[in-house]
Amino acid sequence: MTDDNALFTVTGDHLNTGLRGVPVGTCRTSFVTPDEGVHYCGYPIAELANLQPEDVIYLLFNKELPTPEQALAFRADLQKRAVVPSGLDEVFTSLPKDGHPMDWLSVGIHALGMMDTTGDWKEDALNLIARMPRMMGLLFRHREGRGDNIPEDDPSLSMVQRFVTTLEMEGVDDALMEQILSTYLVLHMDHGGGNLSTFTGKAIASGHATVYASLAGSMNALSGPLHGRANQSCLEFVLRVGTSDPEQVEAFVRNELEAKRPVFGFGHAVLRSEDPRATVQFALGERLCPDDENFKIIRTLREVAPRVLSENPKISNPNANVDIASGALLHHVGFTDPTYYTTFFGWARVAGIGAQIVDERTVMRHGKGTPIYRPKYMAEEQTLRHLE
Ligand code: HAX
Repeated sequence: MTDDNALFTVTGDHLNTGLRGVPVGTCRTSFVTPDEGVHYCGYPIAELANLQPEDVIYLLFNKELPTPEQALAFRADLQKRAVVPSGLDEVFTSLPKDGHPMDWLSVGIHALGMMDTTGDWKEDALNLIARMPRMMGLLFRHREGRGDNIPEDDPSLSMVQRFVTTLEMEGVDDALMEQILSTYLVLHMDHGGGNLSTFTGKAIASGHATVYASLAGSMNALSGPLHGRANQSCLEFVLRVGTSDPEQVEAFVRNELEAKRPVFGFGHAVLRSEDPRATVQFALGERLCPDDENFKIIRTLREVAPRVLSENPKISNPNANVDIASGALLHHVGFTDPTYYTTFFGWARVAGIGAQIVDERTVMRHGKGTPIYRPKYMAEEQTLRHLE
């Protein structure tokens, strides 16, 4: 630690850059490397992709994978916490149906907090995680005007099954949806300590606001188009491409670049090769829906776009990122409205950010917790002149 600290010097060039690259703290749940992407508690994400979300949540909170006995006990613990107060239906009934689903998610988390907060960091984080599947299902049902006759929650089911049975979507293959959602959740749970939504949640919690207030804030941060909403934009981009013919796709990509628009689903701030989370989702798509029209488009994009983007030496990583494939898979199992996609991202992140908040509040500094965030801002020269 001491050497790293000594190696990093903050200069004037670091000001007004959004703390980019400035060391702030340590993270016990995950880190990102340029080649292997995100690792949860030391495991490269590709090794965890086929696990159940419950087991990965256990990992993020306990820093080790559960034994079969621990896995069962953890599921039983989540079941006990799963009951969503009925007042949430009333809150959701009153929200504007054309409000963005991410705003609904933030309100939903806040409402759950208003109905039941213990004040214990870990209890509240686990309670919220256990209530997310039902809350997500209710969010879809009420926002889509299907708030009547919602089936009772069955906490003995898996988290993903609880969401799918609350949703009761007609004409879809529930088993396929569960498989795609399970993988999606595992891949999106955590991504280091400094991404905007995680940082925001920890900053809010550092003032000892509740877990619910902190995670509602995280969701607001995640909703921005430069952050979590990129997965919505990515599927919208794929729908605009509209063809899997390689020549036409190449012409489309070049046209986007000429028009100074981003080629969505490619590039990354940290990774320098294809994001393993994209690789996993491509493999899943090849297995589950190789002939899906959107999947065929992203398969062609994956061949064409890196080659075209590589022509620009400024682009540090021309390869596919996590957002390229998730939309096509979600679309395939019946989620045809991309405005909902970031809510799945948020659902997943509640686990990782929740675990990081618990670490910062109860483990860091020998259990004393990280103090309230207070980075330093310098006075602008003009302000100083005004004061003189
Ligand atoms: N399409 C067009 N231009 C791109 C590009 C892409 N896919 N990837 C990079 N560039 C441009 C950057 O905008 C930047 O241009 P300027 O110098 O004019 O600012 C230049 O190439 C160098 O960028 P970089 O250093 O390689 O990458 P950045 O850290 O600046 O940007 C981004 C990383 C992910 C924002 C970028 O690659 C991008 O805009 N990609 C397309 C949008 C996208 O897929 N977003 C989802 C990202 C996944 C994620 O992290 N989700 O949370």
